[in-house]
Amino acid sequence: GPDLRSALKELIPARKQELLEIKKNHSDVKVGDITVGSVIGGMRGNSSMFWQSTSLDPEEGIRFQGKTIQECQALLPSDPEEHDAKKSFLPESMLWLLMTGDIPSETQAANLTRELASRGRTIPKNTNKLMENLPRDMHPMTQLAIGLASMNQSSQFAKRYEQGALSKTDYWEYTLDDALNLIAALPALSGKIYSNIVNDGKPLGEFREDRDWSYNISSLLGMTTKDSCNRQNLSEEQANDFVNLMRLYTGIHVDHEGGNVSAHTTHLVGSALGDPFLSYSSGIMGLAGPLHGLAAQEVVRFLIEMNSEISSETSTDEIEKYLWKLLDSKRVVPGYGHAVLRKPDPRFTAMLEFAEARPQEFEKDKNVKLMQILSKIAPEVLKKHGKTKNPYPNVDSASGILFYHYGIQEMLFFTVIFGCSRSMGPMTQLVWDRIFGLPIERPKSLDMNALKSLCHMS
Ligand code: NMX
Ligand code: MLT
Repeated sequence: GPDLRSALKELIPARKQELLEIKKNHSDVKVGDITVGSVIGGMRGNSSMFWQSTSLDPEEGIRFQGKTIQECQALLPSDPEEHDAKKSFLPESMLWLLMTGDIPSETQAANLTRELASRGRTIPKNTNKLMENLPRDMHPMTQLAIGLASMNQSSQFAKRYEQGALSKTDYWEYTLDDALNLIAALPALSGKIYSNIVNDGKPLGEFREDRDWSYNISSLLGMTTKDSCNRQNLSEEQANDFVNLMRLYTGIHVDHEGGNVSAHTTHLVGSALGDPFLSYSSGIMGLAGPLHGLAAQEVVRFLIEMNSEISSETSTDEIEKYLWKLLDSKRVVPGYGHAVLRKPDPRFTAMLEFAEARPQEFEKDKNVKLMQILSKIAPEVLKKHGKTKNPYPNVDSASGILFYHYGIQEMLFFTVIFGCSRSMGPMTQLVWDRIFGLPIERPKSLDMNALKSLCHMS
């Protein structure tokens, strides 16, 4: 079959025609009514973005090109070298699905895996130098945003645009190049950041061009057995499980339709024809907020603190009391609630299943146990509290504590792994934004006088 670029070339004419037809003949079709409540309420419920690859149903959760997580688990190719029955699919396969809408063949997935490994072998010299010199105690998400923004120096799109040498129909090809280089650089960038915070910048593992993206993320965190610096002394089986955890995590955090802060920010910044590096660096800064991706770090802190204050992780009464104390002090329960979802997040369930499939590994981990018990107790407490529209666990509830189990215990780092995965959805959208030639995003805002007048207030 064709490679990714050729596959896109085949798809483009029909897809463009489809959108053109909608624009030409149906632009007046109403999508919904915008209320004053949504204008002052974070645009909640306001369907006003076009997003290609994923959509979120409040009840059943995310679908990737129409496919549920289970369907993706059944259909997407995994690493051909992986023989473990509990293996996860490759995020590279997911990237192909997001970009094209099709399930890749084993060969297409393997070729894309090789292409990313080859593009990600090295990161630009200036970015490397910059990363070496960052303060070791700078937040890892700030380091990631800086590293990505600095790569704009190597942007093919920005360079050609600046030279005035680019016609609008060619934008997408250079955007695709940049997008693939950006995704490919993330194992090395995140590894550099982790080594900055735990090993004074000295490498913790090696990049292997013959292995997949998630293997390389794991390897550069020092988490694979073949490396001399397997800091955690993991057994062969544990190290293998860790790589599969990384594949699972990075395979399902890729995208969550367009309105979430990281995806929306990337799209917004990109709509001003910012290159992929600047656009996604901005998305990463959005992901770094505690109500969004930073919840991954907050959940782990929360579970560990709770465990140190209660007599046992199975003490329902004490857990309930702890939750009420938190709510009474007007803080949020991290890892619970969602702006769109109204049921437990199926991504949370997938992470939980990873632990449940390995009972011997996790049965003695009291933090993982608390996470599981909490997912039964917290929804009941939040329902009684009565404010939260969705009292169920979201994506961040389970993930960090599983990484913590294997030895990645620097809490501030968890959201960087989220940021590696999230690149894939927004970068896919940016390529399609350029294919479709979508315009600059610029909604109209209303001032207080306009609001008062709409509400017939004097
Ligand atoms: N704990 C306590 N109160 C909550 C929670 C929670 N987990 N979730 C929502 N509320 C409150 C919310 O603060 C608001 O209170 P107020 O009226 O005083 O401002 C009220 O419930 C109504 O909020 P919702 O409409 O249910 O939630 P909204 O759509 O505004 O926000 C979140 C969604 C995800 C920001 C919110 O549920 C939250 O803050 N959760 C905790 C942080 C978290 O886990 N974020 C991660 C989300 C996933 N991700 O990775 O991005
Ligand atoms: C996400 O994955 O982006 C989060 O669940 C937040 C969201 O969808 O709003």
